[in-house]
Amino acid sequence: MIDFYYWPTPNGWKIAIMLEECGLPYRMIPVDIGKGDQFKPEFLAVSPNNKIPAIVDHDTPEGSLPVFESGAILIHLAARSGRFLPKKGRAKKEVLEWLFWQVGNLGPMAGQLSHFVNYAEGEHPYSRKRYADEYHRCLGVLDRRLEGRAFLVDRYSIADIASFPWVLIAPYMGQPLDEFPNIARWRDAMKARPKVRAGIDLGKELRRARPYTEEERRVLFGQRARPPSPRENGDDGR
Ligand SMILES: N[C@@H](CCC(=O)N[C@@H](CS)C(=O)NCC(=O)O)C(=O)O
Repeated sequence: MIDFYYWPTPNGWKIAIMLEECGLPYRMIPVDIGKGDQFKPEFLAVSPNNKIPAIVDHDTPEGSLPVFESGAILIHLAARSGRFLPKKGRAKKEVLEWLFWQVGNLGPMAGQLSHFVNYAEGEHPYSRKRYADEYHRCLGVLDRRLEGRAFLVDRYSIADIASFPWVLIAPYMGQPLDEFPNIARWRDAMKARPKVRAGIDLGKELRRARPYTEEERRVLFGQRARPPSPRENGDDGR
């Protein structure tokens, strides 16, 4: 059994899709990131960066294994299921290249753009344009890669699963995809996969139906380094 620490956001959807595609048994544990569940000690023990997604895989030869960071989780689940990551050679290298491209480029740029489109109060024209342009640049890279290809690398893989959620929301971030026909085709094909749909729908009843409250905004957008716990600073707490 896999414990899946989740909230319905693009990074959470990557793992929801993968778990559905692999058919591995899992139990979803909601982590309400607006309420601050990500700072609970039991969650931080699994995900020290206080972000979803994370998993604990209870069925490994080493016993129960926590994994955080969506890219690492996708690689772990691919190894566990033997699916969606070629075992060797050029294809494996390319899947990993596009996976790391997603977690280091498309995801962070889209995430920052989403902040300025959806959450920032007041006008921030420089920041908003900076991330809109970077997101647009990433979409251009993805579109060129998908020219003449059904998927990012040969067959459907964790590279497609990682990028899809951050492209799914493009129209809601002021990017309707008319300029990117290869992405539009790929996005439709991904959306048509029943397990992709099941992943996106996981916990949809948890989705927010109203803007964040002041308290939720403080929890999510007012974060700075946490003071070290007594154990981390050498103090045994006595
Ligand atoms: N690099 C991380 C990003 C994860 C991430 O940004 N998660 C967001 C939700 S989409 C989160 O948990 N935010 C809570 C917080 O920042 O406190 C990954 O790919 O797993």
